Amino acid sequence: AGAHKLLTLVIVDDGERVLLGRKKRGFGEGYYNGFGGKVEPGETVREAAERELHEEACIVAEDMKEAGILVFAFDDQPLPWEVHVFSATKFKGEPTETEEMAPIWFKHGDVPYEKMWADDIHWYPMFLGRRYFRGVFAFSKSTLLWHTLLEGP
Ligand code: 6U4
Ligand code: NA
Ligand code: NA
Repeated sequence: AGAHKLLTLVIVDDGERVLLGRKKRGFGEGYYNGFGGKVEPGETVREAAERELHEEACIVAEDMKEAGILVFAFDDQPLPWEVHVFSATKFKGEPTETEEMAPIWFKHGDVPYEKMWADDIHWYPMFLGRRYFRGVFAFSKSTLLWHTLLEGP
């Protein structure tokens, strides 16, 4: 633990398309997003990422690896969020709609940034290019006020 909230985000990328979910409830409702959520006590970040991917998309990643780290500061929340982003190219199971998410494939050129969080357009190119990234983003509500983005470990 630390003075931040730990979350995960898994994006399946088969090389031509990414699997995103339209969030049906909770934080970011109506927006497209990877799959993920809060790390629970007693689990590792990777375990949390695997669990959330299974809970939200009904699939099991076979080659999940660390893709980057995002830190978000929100004006209306006491703690910043540290989001560990993972990529996977292979998985078991069939992506299935759940109570939380409706999964859809998007070609790399058709990622719906206008219906995604404002930070995504900045770091997806690095993600899609398989380049490790570290970003810091300051939000007021859903408006991105400021950011910095570094490439490389
Ligand atoms: P519960 O309360 O269990 O339903 P949980 O699933 O743990 O919630 P949730 O869904 O609120 O957490 O997690 C938020 C998800 O949104 C995480 O996968 C991280 C991701 N996320 C948060 N801010 C993001 C942003 N600005 N851009 C982005 N993903 C973001 O692409
Ligand atoms: Na979630
Ligand atoms: Na959760």
